[in-house]
Amino acid sequence: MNSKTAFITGATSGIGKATAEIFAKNNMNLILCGRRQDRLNELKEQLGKLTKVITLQFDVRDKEAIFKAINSLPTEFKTIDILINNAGNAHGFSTLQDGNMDDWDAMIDINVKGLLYVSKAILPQMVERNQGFVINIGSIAGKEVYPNGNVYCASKYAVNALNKAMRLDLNKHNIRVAAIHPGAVETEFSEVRFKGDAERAKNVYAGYKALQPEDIAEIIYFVVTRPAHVNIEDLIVYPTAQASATILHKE
Ligand code: NDP
Ligand code: 8X3
Repeated sequence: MNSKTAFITGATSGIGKATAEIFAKNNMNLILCGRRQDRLNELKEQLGKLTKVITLQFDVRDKEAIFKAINSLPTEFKTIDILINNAGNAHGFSTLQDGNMDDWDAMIDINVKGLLYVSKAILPQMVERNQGFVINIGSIAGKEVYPNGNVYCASKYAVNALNKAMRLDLNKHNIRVAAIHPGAVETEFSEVRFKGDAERAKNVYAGYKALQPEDIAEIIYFVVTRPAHVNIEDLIVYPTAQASATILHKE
């Protein structure tokens, strides 16, 4: 795997950042994406000591920016072996009747359309080479709808469907596709969902041991390092204290 190149969206935080770190330790070349340039600079500085790193700053809602950024990659980063479709968040937590339509737009545009745009920019070169690996980060929210989850759950159900669609459409092109669906992972996710309310976000992870971003990153690394004939298609990963989207045992 040593000279493989991985393209990671949402690398500036949480699961994407932890994945970049484990990939860097294992000498994969990295194309790291996000909107926050300061964080991208820090990652390039830190992980650049371990492996080749390039950063691309774009919003996954902006399809022109995505294609421009990917077309601008220098020759040594042009061949993308692994795509990690990870960028995404929940925005808001309320019933549909009380829902904020800007939040709905954000979740559908980022979690679903953003994943599609990035995939559209990268898949044709994988098809041409008859080689590649796509990991889609879904969620338990894409397997089970929970109260107040409505549009976020719908966006993750879409990721689950698109993962299956990619498996079908890419099957004859020797491209592996896998979805990983985490339960509660302690990241900036809840701060984003609750619009910067740090106390409320902290409480989501209080009273039990939540998954850490590194737990998911290790699983991603395991999945992408299986032999070429092995495709782990779909994984649900919970903290031990969680038994479903809504059943979580807190001390
Ligand atoms: P974080 O909030 O820590 O990270 C989200 C990442 O997505 C950031 O790097 C952020 O970068 C990027 N991102 C968000 N919006 C955009 C955008 N419009 N354009 C480009 N990048 C964007 O959360 P997690 O690490 O937890 O989330 C990663 C994935 O895991 C998401 O798809 C999430 O739905 C999923 N997930 C998370 C779970 C959890 O409990 N934490 C559980 C199940 C799934 P920047 O702001 O710099 O653009
Ligand atoms: C994140 C996990 O349960 O908050 O996708 O939806 S949950």
